[in-house]
Amino acid sequence: MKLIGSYSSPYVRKISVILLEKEIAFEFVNRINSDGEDIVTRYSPLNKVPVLVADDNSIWFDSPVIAGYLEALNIPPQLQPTDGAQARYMHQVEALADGLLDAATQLAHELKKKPGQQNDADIIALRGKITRALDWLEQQLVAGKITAQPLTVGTIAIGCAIGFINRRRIAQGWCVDHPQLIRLVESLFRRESFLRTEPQAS
Ligand SMILES: N[C@@H](CCC(=O)N[C@@H](CS)C(=O)NCC(=O)O)C(=O)O
Repeated sequence: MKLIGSYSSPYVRKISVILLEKEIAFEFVNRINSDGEDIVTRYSPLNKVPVLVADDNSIWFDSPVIAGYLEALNIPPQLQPTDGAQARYMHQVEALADGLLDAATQLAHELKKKPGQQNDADIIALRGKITRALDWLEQQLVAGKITAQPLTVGTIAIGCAIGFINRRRIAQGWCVDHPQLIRLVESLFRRESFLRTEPQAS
C-alpha cells in the first residue's frame, strides 16, 4: 500500500492516522519526487493529495473515499459505524470537518498574500464558515451526538482540521467558547497516531 502525499497536508494526515490506527503497513511517497517533479497528476486528475495506491494497484483519491476503501478491508479497529443512520451522521461530521479544513486552508492561503492583495470579502466569508463550523461541532458534542469514544473517521477528521487551525493560527481564541471541542481534540492529540503525524513547524 502506498500513500502519496505531502508531510504538511492535513488531508494526508487524516489517512495516515487511519492507517496507523488500523496498523496497516504503508509506504509514504512524497508527491514531489527526487527530480523536483510533482507526480500526483499521474494518479489524480485533480492533482490533489492524498492518493492511495492499493496492493492490487487500484488508485483511490479524495480522503473520504480512501477512508471508505480502508474500512472495507475489515481490519480492526472499526472506524465507521455499520448502522445506516449512524454511518450517515458520521459522514456528515466528516464532511463538516473536511469543509472546515477547506475553509481554513483557503483562509491561510489568502492571509499569506500582501495586505493590499487580500480579498476582504473572501476573508469575511471564510471566517464565517469557520466560526459556524466550530459552533456546530460544539453543539453536537454538548448534545452527546459526537463522542470521543469510539474513535471514528469523523473524529479523526475533526482532529486534523483543528490541528491545522491551531498550527496556522487561523481562528485565534476559538478555544474560549468551545470547551467540549477542546476536550475532544486534546484526547485525540494524545494518541500515538496523532503524535506520529504531527507536522514539523514551518
Ligand atoms: N477533498 C480533498 C481535498 C484534498 C486537498 O485539497 N489537498 C491539497 C493538499 S492540502 C492539494 O493537494 N492541493 C493541490 C491542488 O489543489 O492543486 C480530500 O479530502 O482528499
